[in-house]
Amino acid sequence: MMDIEALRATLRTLVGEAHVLTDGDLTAYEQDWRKRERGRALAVVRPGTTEEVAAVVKACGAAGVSLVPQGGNTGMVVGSIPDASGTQVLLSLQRLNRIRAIDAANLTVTVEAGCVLQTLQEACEKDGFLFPLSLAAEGSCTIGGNLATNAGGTQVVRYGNTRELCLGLEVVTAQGEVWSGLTGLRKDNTGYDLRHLFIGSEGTLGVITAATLRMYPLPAAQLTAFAAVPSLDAAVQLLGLAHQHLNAGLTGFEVMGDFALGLVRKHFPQQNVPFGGMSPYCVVLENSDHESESHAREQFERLLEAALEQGCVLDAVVAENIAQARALWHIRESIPLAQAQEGLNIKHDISIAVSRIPAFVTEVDALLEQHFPGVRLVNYGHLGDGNLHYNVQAPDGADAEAFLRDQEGPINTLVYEVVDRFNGSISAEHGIGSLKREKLAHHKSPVALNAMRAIKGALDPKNLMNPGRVLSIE
Ligand code: FAD
Ligand code: 2HG
Ligand code: ZN
Repeated sequence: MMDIEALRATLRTLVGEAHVLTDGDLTAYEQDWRKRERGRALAVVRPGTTEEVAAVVKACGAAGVSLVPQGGNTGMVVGSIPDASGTQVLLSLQRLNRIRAIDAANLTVTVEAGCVLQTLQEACEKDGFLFPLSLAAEGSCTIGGNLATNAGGTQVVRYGNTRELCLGLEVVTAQGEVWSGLTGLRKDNTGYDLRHLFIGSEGTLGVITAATLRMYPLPAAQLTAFAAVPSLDAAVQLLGLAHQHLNAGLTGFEVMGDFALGLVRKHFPQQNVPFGGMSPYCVVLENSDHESESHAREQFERLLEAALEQGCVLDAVVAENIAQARALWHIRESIPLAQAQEGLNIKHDISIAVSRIPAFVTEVDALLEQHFPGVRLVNYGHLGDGNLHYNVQAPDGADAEAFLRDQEGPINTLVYEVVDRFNGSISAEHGIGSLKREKLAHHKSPVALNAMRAIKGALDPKNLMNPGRVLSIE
């Protein structure tokens, strides 16, 4: 039988009295961002160094107590909070947040896991570099969480997911050992690439404590346009034109359904959302140019002229300055917040080959309208990556909690069945957590699941690292 008080006392000696929280309001650590679940921790432990993380993992291992790593707690799939048992340690990485080094010649930055993404972006920019990962939660999500979920965001079309930005990791293993893989090498074929196992593992294989990440030269100009398009097909056509005209300059291409934009108008009326009700979809796109602003503008003008001529754009505005560009991006980034204000909702973070997205949406829209009349479809996302947030809001005026309780299962089954037929993925960028764990078991091949279980068993044989997330281990 575990002695809870003895473990808490040990943890206090390891990280300091002030950094082991057991009383008071722990909501920020114990409730997920979407307010889907509330857990209870044996203790919230906040180590400040890699060595302290290793000591905490060892102490928990010796006591047979499981750990849930947490960064900014912005995850979407209930993976970063403890379960309700009160027997898990919540390991907050927030104090492990230093930027260790910027290597200008190597174009890399080495940073600790708890560093907030926006802090890292700003530090790189101050030194004249771009750290391109960008998402609406950047003011509170952490690099460790970004790596653990392999986060995507709004610049993937050019720079890739977090995985593509990572050259090396430092990890505390489930045994409490430190693996230091912060080489910053772009080429290293010395056997299995362990870094890729830990990226996207959602805290189930080890604790990421630091990373060496790629930086890029800052572009000379970044221009943003907001365009009304007559259909999703037209948005895909516009994406093709944008690739042709802008090539590597295309750094963002997001689509937003009119209902999603309507939620921004409703909940954030101070924002000036263009083209109200004029078209079923709008697109926000970004051109990053290494020559000059005038060159970027000329390219954008040529692109938009071609698009207007071909009928895939109805109207468009191009931001005149940085403030306007930020305001246009802010509209897109406000959609998840507006949706949260509207109430609990069902999220489908899916990916499908870009070319097949219009057919997918036509089919699922019709099926949902037929079987779940009145549901409100909040459709938006990273079209440039083939990643839609095809979300479902309860019918107007319905009790959202009851709606989710009764309809989430059947709606997920319907949507994911079509995702499978389109050869898509049921989690493009948010991960699996506990919310999608059962679904993963149905949608991933048995061969892949067995390989994943073998890896989990080898690296975490006692199943103490974020158990119950991603995989179920009997
Ligand atoms: P947490 O939520 O704390 O944790 C997420 C998972 O990672 C958990 O399983 C946790 O156990 C594990 N973990 C955290 N830190 C570590 C560590 N150091 N070592 C090992 N495991 C760890 N995601 C996208 O991909 N693209 C988006 O565009 C996007 N937009 C968002 C917008 C909003 C408004 C919000 C609220 C979320 C958004 N997200 C998005 C989801 C979320 O922000 C990202 O998944 C983010 O990467 C999570 O970082 P975090 O620090 O908050 O991690
Ligand atoms: C985004 O792209 C995030 O805004 C959140 O991934 C998506 O809330 C969502 O469904
Ligand atoms: Zn997203």
